Order: sequence, then C-alpha cells, then structure tokens
Amino acid sequence: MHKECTRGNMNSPNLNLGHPCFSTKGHGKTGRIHLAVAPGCNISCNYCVRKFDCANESRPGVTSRVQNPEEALQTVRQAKATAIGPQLIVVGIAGPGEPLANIATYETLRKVKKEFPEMILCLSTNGLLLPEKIDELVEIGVSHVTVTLNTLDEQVGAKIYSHVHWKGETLIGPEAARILIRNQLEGIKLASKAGMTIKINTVLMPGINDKLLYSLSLEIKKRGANIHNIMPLIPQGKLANNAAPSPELISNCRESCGEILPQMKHCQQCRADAIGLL
Ligand code: CLF
Ligand code: SF4
Repeated sequence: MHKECTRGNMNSPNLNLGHPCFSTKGHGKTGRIHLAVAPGCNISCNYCVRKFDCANESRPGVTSRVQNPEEALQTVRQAKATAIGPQLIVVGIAGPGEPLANIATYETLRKVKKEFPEMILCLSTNGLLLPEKIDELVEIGVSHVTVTLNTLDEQVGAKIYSHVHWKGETLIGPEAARILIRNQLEGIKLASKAGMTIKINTVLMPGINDKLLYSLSLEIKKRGANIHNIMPLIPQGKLANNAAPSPELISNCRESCGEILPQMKHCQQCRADAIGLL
C-alpha cells in the first residue's frame, strides 16, 4: 500500500446529480447516449488498442461502427423514442478516438443541441486540444467535460504515451508528455472558468503512476475539477503484460484521493457507442 493511498475519505457537495457520471453514486435513474463519431486521435496511449473503442472510456473486445453526424443524430432520435428515452438526458462523445481531434464531434454536437436543446452535452478528451477548443465548446453548449489525466510527471508520462502530435510535429518521450500535461492543466482551468462541470479520469497503472495520485488530486482540485474517477488499467496494447490494479489498491487510492475530491466509483468503462441508464 502506498503512503499516498492511506488517508481517510471526505465527500464534498456541489455535484450535478442529474448527469449520471458526475454523481458519486450510480442512481440508475438517468443515462447517456454515446455517439461514436470520433475515430482519429492525436496521441498514442500505451494502453490503447485502436481496433477497440477509446480505452479511456471503453471496454475492450467490443468494436464500434463509426457514424457520421447525421447518422448520430438519427441514433439520438431513435434512443429518445424508446421506453427509457425520457431518462436519457445526456449525449456524450467519447471516441472511439479523441473527440476534439475530429471535426464530426463539433458538427454532431451542434445538430443535437438544435434538435434536443434540453439535453446535456458531454465529452471526454485527452486534453491536448482543450485550451484551443474551449471557446467553441462553450458556444456549442457543452456543459460537462472529462479529461483523462494520468500523471503530472513528464518522466512517468513518457512511459504512458508513445507519442503526441502537436503543431505538425510528432513528439516523443518526456517532451511529448510535458506538452500534453501542460495543455491538460490549462484546459481544466479554462473549462472551470467557463463554468463547465469537470471530471478527471485517471487510469491506475500499478508500478507506473500509482505513487503520486494524492498530489495529482491536489493539483486538479486547484484547477477546478469537480470529481475524480480512478479507473483500473485494462492490460492491453503495449501494456498487455502489465498487471491490472488489485481491488485493494483501487480502493486505497480512492480513499486517499477522496480527501481532496469526490470519487466516482460506478464507472462502467463504457463503449464509445453505449446507450442506456447508468
Ligand atoms: Fe459519456 Fe464520459 Fe460523458 Fe459519461 S461516460 S463522455 S462522462 S456521458 Fe461515465 Fe462511462 Fe465511466 Fe465515462 S460511466 S466511462 S465516466
Ligand atoms: Fe487511445 Fe483514447 Fe489514448 Fe487516443 S486518447 S490513444 S483513443 S486511449
């Protein structure tokens, strides 16, 4: 057990309980419609296998069919017409790649907002483009953002990310991680300033990023994050031979980081095309 993972728990209020992923408990009353419109990605996470959905928001072994914005809108219409349609209050874009790196994301969100203005718009991002896209997201009406932030240490980041595409260059090693982490933190700050509700997803990788999570929590809280989702590594891709964290390690880390931010414990590591209650 790591020293950082041995502290007590404290939940704080001020969460939007309507959005099923931003509550500390899964209440099973509301749900989300994921629209798989974003196949491209601008970084390479070592735990990602691209033939599956984005590993930040998915489970492996299930492939998605990528839709275009019009098909995605039709998916929303059909889902809203089902028996649980009224409870599906969130439209989220979570892959199968990086939503902000795909033009279809913006077009889809605009179409959904126009036809279903009452729905909550949500997306999940690796954060690289968040600072430069924040104004557009505000204009579209995105209110909930999840940033997957695995470390604040560029040396650790070099073990997690194979490369980062940035301003026409392919960066590797600590330099790649430094740009990504800088943009993630800046993006969180700007999203908070814009009034968005922010969740941080952290993929817990034993032996890689499990030692500095308490300080990571302090930093994301300072930037305005509302809730933290520490999720287990699914060993695959370049990390296929790494162990998944034990339930005890996950629980200890959540307890420790729970001193700083409310912890999401009911994440289903959804597919990029998941539809239903949570
Ligand atoms: Fe989707 Fe993610 Fe929005 Fe939720 S999922 S984009 S915040 S609407 Fe939710 Fe699924 Fe866990 Fe994500 S349970 S993987 S946290
Ligand atoms: Fe894969 Fe998502 Fe990482 Fe991109 S951000 S490499 S899609 S896990």
